[in-house]
Amino acid sequence: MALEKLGKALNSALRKLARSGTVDEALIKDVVRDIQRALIQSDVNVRLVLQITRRIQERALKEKPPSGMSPKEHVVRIVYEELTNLLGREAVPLEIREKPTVLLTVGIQGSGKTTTIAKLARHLQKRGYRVGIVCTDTWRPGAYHQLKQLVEPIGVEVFGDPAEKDAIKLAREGVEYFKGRGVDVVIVDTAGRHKEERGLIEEMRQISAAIRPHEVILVIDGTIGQQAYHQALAFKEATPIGSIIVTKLDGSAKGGGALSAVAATGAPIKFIGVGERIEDLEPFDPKRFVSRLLGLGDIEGLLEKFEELQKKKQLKEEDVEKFLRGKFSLKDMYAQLEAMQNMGPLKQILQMIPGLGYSLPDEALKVGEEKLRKYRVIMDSMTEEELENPDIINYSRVRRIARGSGTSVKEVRELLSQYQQMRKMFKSLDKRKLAKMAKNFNFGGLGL
Ligand SMILES: Nc1nc2c(ncn2[C@@H]2O[C@H](COP(=O)(O)OP(=O)(O)OP(=O)(O)O)[C@@H](O)[C@H]2O)c(=O)[nH]1
Ligand SMILES: [Mg+2]
Repeated sequence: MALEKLGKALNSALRKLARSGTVDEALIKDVVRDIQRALIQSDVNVRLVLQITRRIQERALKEKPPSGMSPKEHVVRIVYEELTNLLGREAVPLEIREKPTVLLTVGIQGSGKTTTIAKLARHLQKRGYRVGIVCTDTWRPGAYHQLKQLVEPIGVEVFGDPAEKDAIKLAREGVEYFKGRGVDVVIVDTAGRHKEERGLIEEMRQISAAIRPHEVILVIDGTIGQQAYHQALAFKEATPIGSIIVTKLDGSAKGGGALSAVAATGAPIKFIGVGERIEDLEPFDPKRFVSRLLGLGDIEGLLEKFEELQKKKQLKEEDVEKFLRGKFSLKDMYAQLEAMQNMGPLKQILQMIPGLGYSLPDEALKVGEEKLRKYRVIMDSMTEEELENPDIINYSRVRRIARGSGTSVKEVRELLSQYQQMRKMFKSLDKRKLAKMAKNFNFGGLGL
């Protein structure tokens, strides 16, 4: 989850609102102060923080809730809207129009360009595009091999030549090469040896002149916080065809600062990086991002993930139904957990479910690969009947299963309790209700 700490703090501010009896000036001021503190801790520029919290306070005190909306819901909505504005308001998707569309990626050393390119290639590939990557990093030894290693498992070709020292020549040849191969998108990786904006922009100009990219993507390291402002601004002024990807938003305390700073320059943030794996890239949509951040759930995102899974045929439609209705056996649970494992941490998925957000105990979600393997072993010692209907597993069965699988009673019980927790959790969800909530933007998750 990106900006987990900020999300937790904002969520707890809103919960304060949910818990209280009436909405009055003192409460609003209190909630606004909490939001202020949360944003400042996430390194959002103080001036921006004051601006936005002043607006929240003013609107919450002055505006009347529209009919059908409670005063509490109204305040949540104002917070949601103002935070969305802070992060750029509308999503600006990456468009692939011409064939091939050439994307040039630039960024300061270590910002995450190469990793991000692999993720972007994966993202585009999943959408049906054929992608080729050009490595023009003649600076860092092993750059070409790093790229190859990253995208070999997904079958994307990399053009490069570790012996060549001329980056511009490589860029030109690489683009030509892929043009001849009929790919849809060519992504060009560059060396990131600059520590400051000026050198970066100069190099971008030179390579741009040689290959005339459709879009230049600046990759910014999210851990630099609001310092990202200067980089983004210099970049935006230098190219009208620029967009930005902010990386390392997983676990970064300063991510809120980076995102808001970039948004303040008006340059579009198209993706965010939320981890080191090839799947850890998300299209950036301020509205969705904020609703998830606040713990209001991101139902569209959730359904999209399920769709993706279905496409991969890891889950059949009836499985998804089962999953959402909570009517699943131990066997189903195993299949679901395994499928989830392939999509990323379970937590990431569950965070998208409204109302579950931050209230889930971590233990319910920590199902590492190690544990999955153990579950498999334990389940191998269960009878068909027990797998289909785990409720019949009494203590003597638990003992038998533990003995048979070479595990302990404690471990078998742990598996069963994980199952019970998941069943309970998903029982409370219902697909139709989720879809309706998505439409109405209901704040049920906060108990308002
Ligand atoms: N946690 C986390 N790590 C990331 C993310 N993106 C990149 N990294 C890590 O950041 C480090 C640098 O990434 P690279 O992709 O090599 O960065 P680069 O900009 O290509 O670096 P140079 O080519 O040397 O300029 C690697 O260890 C990546 O795994 C992200 O979204 N989250
Ligand atoms: Mg690199």
